[in-house]
Amino acid sequence: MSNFTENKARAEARYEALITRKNRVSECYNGIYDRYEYPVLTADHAPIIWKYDLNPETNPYFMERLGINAVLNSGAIFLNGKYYLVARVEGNDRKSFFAVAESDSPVDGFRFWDFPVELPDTQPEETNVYDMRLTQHEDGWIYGVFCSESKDTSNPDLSAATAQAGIVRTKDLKTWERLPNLKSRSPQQRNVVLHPEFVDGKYAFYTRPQDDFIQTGSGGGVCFGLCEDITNPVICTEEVVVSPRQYHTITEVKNGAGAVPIKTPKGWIHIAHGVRNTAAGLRYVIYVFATDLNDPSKLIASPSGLFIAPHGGERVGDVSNVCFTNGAVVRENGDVYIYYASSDTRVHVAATTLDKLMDYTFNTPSDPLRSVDCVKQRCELIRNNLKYLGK
Ligand code: M1P
Repeated sequence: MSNFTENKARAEARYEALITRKNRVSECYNGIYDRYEYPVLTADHAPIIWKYDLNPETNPYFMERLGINAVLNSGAIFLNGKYYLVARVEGNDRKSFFAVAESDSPVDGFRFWDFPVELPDTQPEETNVYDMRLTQHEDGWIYGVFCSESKDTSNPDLSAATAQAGIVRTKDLKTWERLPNLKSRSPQQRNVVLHPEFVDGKYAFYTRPQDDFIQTGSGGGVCFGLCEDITNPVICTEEVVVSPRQYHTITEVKNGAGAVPIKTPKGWIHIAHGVRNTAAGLRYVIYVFATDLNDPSKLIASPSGLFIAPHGGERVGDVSNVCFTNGAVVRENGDVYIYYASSDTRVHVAATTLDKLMDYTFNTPSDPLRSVDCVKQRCELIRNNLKYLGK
């Protein structure tokens, strides 16, 4: 016998309990930021109307018809008094799309709008879209820059794909205008971020040139390039490396820009991701660097090592051992909320302040690159501490 009504009521109650659950600061401590105990978005945050057919005649068992597999890498923006996450939602069919989740609070209560974003279909070859960075640009538009993925038809390998930077713009997160994909000298691009201000009167992009869909190959790291006209987006300057990949660091295999750079009195703070290889596969962590206020292509600070790594249960998911960010919100009072996804499965928040972020960025020593020098660096800290403690 069908138990449509009971199952529906149970699913609705579970959904409401999840959305209204209050978040709390977790016990992890490092003095740099507070992690929160519960993810702010998960696959279970997907509304019931996205998944089930609510008509008992056509769905007597109250079955999911179009399941959601994961909710991950999310752009973030604070607009008209609310927090918005433009998340990457991945259906059970592996295709990703964007959806807006809204809350009055930065740390809980995120509820998706009824409909996901319907991007203008201007790229017939595009198969998949993901990882939107939201830039509130000084030209008055909110830009969304994301990965636009297509089959590489020149390669007979069924899995061969190409990644390009797709660009949309909006004023209200509801109506989206699609612009052409970004053109650069690199055959592929992913993790592209639009700088929020004009540089030399031009649009400025952080790029990540890559020879291949997965491998960056000759791509040296996070780069910077300028573009004259955002409606015909072409990188017209050389893409100069800003944050390089480096041997035996957290960026050895690849790295990529993450949240839109945060303007501070001391420089632009970037919250990016770095990737290294391990016997268990790639490990993605979040790291920080800073660029010059007047020349955002110039690296001015590079605190050593990782900033956020997957912790506890965050380590496990569809792509385990991944910590990835593409969105942060900075409030006028200096509060900063960093939205990061764990293991390509769910979205979390870490809260800090501009003061703490600046202290971390500009006062954390950089990576000396060799064990022997890392020991010297640590011994100096210990010696100073012992002196301070009068020992
Ligand atoms: O699976 C981990 C991440 O892999 C990609 O990042 P990158 O281009 O640096 O390898 C992205 O596809 C990202 O979505 C994903 O989280």
